[in-house]
Amino acid sequence: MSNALGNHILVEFMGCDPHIMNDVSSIERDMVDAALKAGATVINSTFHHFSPYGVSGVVVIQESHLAIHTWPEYGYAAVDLFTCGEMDAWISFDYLKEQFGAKNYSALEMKRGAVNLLTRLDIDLSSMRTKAAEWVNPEMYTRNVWFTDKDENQALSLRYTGEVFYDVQSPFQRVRILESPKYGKMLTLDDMFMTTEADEFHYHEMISHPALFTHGNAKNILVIGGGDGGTVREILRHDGVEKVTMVEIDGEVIKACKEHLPSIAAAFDNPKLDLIVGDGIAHIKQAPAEAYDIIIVDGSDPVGPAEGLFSVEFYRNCYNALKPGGILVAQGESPKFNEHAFTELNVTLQHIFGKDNAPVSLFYVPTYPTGMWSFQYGLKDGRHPKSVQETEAIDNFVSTKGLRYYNADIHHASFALPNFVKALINGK
Ligand code: SPD
Repeated sequence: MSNALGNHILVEFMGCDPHIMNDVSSIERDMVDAALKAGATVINSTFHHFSPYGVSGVVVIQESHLAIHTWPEYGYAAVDLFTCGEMDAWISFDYLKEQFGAKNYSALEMKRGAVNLLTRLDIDLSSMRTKAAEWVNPEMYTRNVWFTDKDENQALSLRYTGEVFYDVQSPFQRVRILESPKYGKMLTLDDMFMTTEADEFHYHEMISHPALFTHGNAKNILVIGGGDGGTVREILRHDGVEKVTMVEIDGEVIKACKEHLPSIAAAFDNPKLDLIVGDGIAHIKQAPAEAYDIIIVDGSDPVGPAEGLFSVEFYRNCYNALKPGGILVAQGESPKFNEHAFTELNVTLQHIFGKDNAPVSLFYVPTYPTGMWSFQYGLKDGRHPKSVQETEAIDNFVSTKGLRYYNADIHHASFALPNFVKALINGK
């Protein structure tokens, strides 16, 4: 590479799986992984699905870029692997060949920017560097890059500035902190929104305070998941809580949020918190019977590491680990987005806790697809959240702690369900 500025491999992949060639999410993941496997530093990626079929996209890397255009109807992908420095782009080539299931391929390697044909300009590079440092991405608020959380038919997109504060492929998922002009910094896992600075309080206040006020005397609480720290921050606002154990499987989520979302990850140093990086499913399996007053399952959607958080066995173990009068709260998905997961979870909770002991609360999150989201409860012979009467205590707490979503009215209102949601959970 000594006599050229860059190395360009122009690749033809033929006989590829047409479904993969039309799947924008999996192509983006493969292209990003191809860069990472070759040791590249990924700056950003943008991918687009064309109607009715075809995908184009580019992964910008510190070492240049990887780009792709696909024609699913021909099982064909045209790929450019452009690199500078020591990176071995053939590693990316081998990886993509496997991922796309290419039956045939050809590759043409070219040196780009032959140094003996170029004349180095006599300009002051150091002043250019100073200028660049002053600019700090002047286009930040005009760039048109979008993050999309979607299923096959429905999506929610937020424009982000292009700033990527954190991007690590952990053993479990891709952990990113991006910045959106509308919602501030946000945590994404794989292709899903988890939380944003501007609307996290909707979720974190509603996953914790209704359960704590319903219980009335919770001292020992277990949180499974919740790696951003927002849930434990809210729980620890209650002075009567003596201990919170939090078990998060992915240490990268905690690290990313401590570094970049400190207002959410605000309670990790609280002495009442026992923070365990480990498997919450295994933890609850081994937990002593009747150990906890409240168990909160602050997991992500039922794909990847969170899949086991939706199983019957997991919730049976939670039931056993709750004290009599204990309360389980689980991230319950959306009756408008993940209707199946929403309904199945309630079937599971009714089965384990009893038909009348599996209430659902609905709340509004602008940054989750459809905006309508739920927490689902399992009551181990305790009182029903709807019977809570301590309006004054709640309102005092709300004003002392400066809460922005939860209040006594919302406590009751969130358990009032539209007819279509009642039909979903009573229909089975
Ligand atoms: N689709 C998002 C499901 C909610 C995931 N949990 C968010 C973590 C916030 N602490």
